[in-house]
This record gives sequence, C-alpha cells and structure tokens, in this order.
Amino acid sequence: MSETTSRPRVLSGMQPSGNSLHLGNYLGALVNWVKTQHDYQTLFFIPDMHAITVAQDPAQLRERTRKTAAQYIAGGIDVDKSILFVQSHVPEHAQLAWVLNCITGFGEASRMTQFKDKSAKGGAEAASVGLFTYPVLMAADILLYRPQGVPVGDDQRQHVELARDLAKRFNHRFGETFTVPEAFIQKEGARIYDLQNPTAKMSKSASGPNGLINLMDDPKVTAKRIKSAVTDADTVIAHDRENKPGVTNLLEILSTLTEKPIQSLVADYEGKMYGHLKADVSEAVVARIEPIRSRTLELLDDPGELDRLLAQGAAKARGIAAETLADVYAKVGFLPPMGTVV
Ligand code: ATP
Ligand code: LTN
Repeated sequence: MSETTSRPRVLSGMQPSGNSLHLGNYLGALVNWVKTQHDYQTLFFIPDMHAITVAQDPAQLRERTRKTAAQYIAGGIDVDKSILFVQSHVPEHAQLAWVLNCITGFGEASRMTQFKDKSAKGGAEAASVGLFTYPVLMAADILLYRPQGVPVGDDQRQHVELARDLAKRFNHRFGETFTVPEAFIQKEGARIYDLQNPTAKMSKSASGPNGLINLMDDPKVTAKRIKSAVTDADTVIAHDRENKPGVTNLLEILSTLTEKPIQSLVADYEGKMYGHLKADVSEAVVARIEPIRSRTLELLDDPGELDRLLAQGAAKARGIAAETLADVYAKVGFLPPMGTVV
C-alpha cells in the first residue's frame, strides 16, 4: 500500500451554486479542507447532481461547476494530493443512491430539516423528489469512498447522521460493507456573518450582495463592502457577539486571517476607531483573496486543462467507487452481467 492510501480518508463537497465562493465558504470550509491534505487521503468534489435538485440554468451550471473547481484549486486543493472531481463524472454516485433509496424509510427522509426548510420556501408541492432524496444521494457520495471523516458545517450534521444510519443498516442486512463515517464539524469560531446583517451567517442566498465578501470580486468592491459593514452606535472595539455583532464579526475575520488571538487584537485597538479596524480587515482580506482570484482567473483561461484535471480526478475516484459499488451490487443480489468476474 502506498503512503497516501494507508492514511485515513476524508471527503467533502460544496455545491456549485454561485459564481464565487464567499469568505464563509473559504474560511469555514475550504481552508480546513486544505489543511486535511497533510494528514488524510482526501477527496473533494463538486456536487452538480445535488445542484439540480432545484432548477438551474444548464449553461450557467456548467460554468459554475468549472468556476467552483478552479476556486478549490486556487484556494489550495492540490490535485496531486487530493482527488478532485465532479460528481456527475462518476456514475456510481447515482447507482449507489438508488440502492440506498431502497433502504431509506419514507418517514426517515421526511424528517430531514434541510428538506423541510427548502421545500417550505417554494411550497411543498413544488419541491422535487430529487430534493427529497438529496440526503440519500449525499449518503451515497460519502459511503462510496468509505471515508472515516466528512468535514462539513453544522447544517449538514443531520445528513451525515443519515449516512451513518444507512451504513449501519446496510452492513447489518447484507454484511460488512461500509465504513461508518464521522462528521468533522467545523468550530463555531469559523462562522462568518453577513456584513450588513451580522446576526445572520454569510450566505450565497442572503438577501443582498452588500453583506457578502466574494473571492471573485474586484478588490475595490471588497474594500467598499467592508468599509460599509454595519457596526453599532458605540465606539469601543470589543468582542461581544450579543451586543456588538458587527464589530465581533470583523474581529473574528481578522483573527482568523492573521492567526492573532482575539484578545490581543482587542488590546491593539484600544482607543482606536472602527475605521482603523475596517481598514485592517480590508487589507488582510484582500491580501488573502486576491492571489486566489487571479489564480482562479488563470485556471479559467484554460478550460481544456481544467477539464483534463477534473477527468483525471474522476478516473481516480471511479477506481475506488466502482469497487464499492460492485461489492454492494453483489451483496444485494443483482445478477452480474455475463462476462463479469465476481
Ligand atoms: P446557501 O446560501 O446556498 O445555503 P452557503 O453560502 O450557505 O449556501 P453552502 O453551500 O451551504 O454555503 O456551504 C458550503 C460550505 O461552506 C459548508 O461547509 C458550510 O458549512 C460552509 N459555510 C457556508 N457559509 C458559511 C459561513 N458564513 N461561515 C462559515 N462557513 C460557512
Ligand atoms: N450538502 C452539502 C454538499 C454535499 C456534501 C456531500 C458534503 C453533497 N454531498 C458529501 C459532504 C459530503 C452542502 O450543501 N454543503
């Protein structure tokens, strides 16, 4: 076994639902993924099949899939260390999802809070069956690769829990097949809030663009948004989530980027104005994201090369996925097609 394959495995993905990742996606997810590359065998993918659980414009989806992949790489995912791929390039995800659908209870799927939230937004009648079985496809994404860990935000904990239940259920019914994965939940400190509404998390689906810091925005736009970030009528720079959510968010962003403890930042800013803090946050943010933006643009300039890297990743992923799926198909009793060596 090679050195990399003997390491424990982790897998994660982020939907290609926008033209740019925001600072929350970057600091809350991508930075952690990049770190796991040292100690784990890592798989990162773009769940385009999950994206179509709500209506998508086809040309835009294709573009966003490439853009997301480019931002993963520019943000530090190393295609020589990690397997980077697009979900729809590995048909085993859909194939395993079907089998898992057949061992998932209707009531069990109905209890998934993300489905309840998302379907409530557009009316339950309008929600697709794909949206309903979204967590089962996610379980397939995970279980195919038998990872020990799945680094995700707290909102995905229930989905990883379902993947664990399905793994145990399958193993119990058909014999030991899947690894039961752990959710690696990111710390609360890694949560970034909306600049305009600092009690809500920064999110692509936020009410307006001014609360967002996007990796792909022009640095001038980013600087302007930070300058206009909502603070409070007070003038003291203190870490107090309850009473000073805006200032607290800015301090947390700065602390994460500079790796300086919050308390030492607070001491540095004693007697200074919000404008000083904002200028420093702006400088630190732009210094960090600008190289990611230019590298992403470079990668997007050569879509052929990007597609080649993704094809390479998909081939590696299939090497693992096909083995698991063959095991599953044999266990559930599917007749192998003639000529298949079992
Ligand atoms: P949407 O608005 O469509 O729900 P989103 O911007 O909230 O999207 P997701 O696609 O749900 O982002 O999440 C991708 C990853 O980024 C997840 O691991 C999630 O935990 C992380 N993430 C998203 N928003 C933040 C945030 N504000 N702070 C920290 N991490 C975040
Ligand atoms: N639902 C996740 C994206 C996702 C995922 C996965 C994450 C799809 N399949 C498998 C981890 C493992 C999200 O919206 N962040």
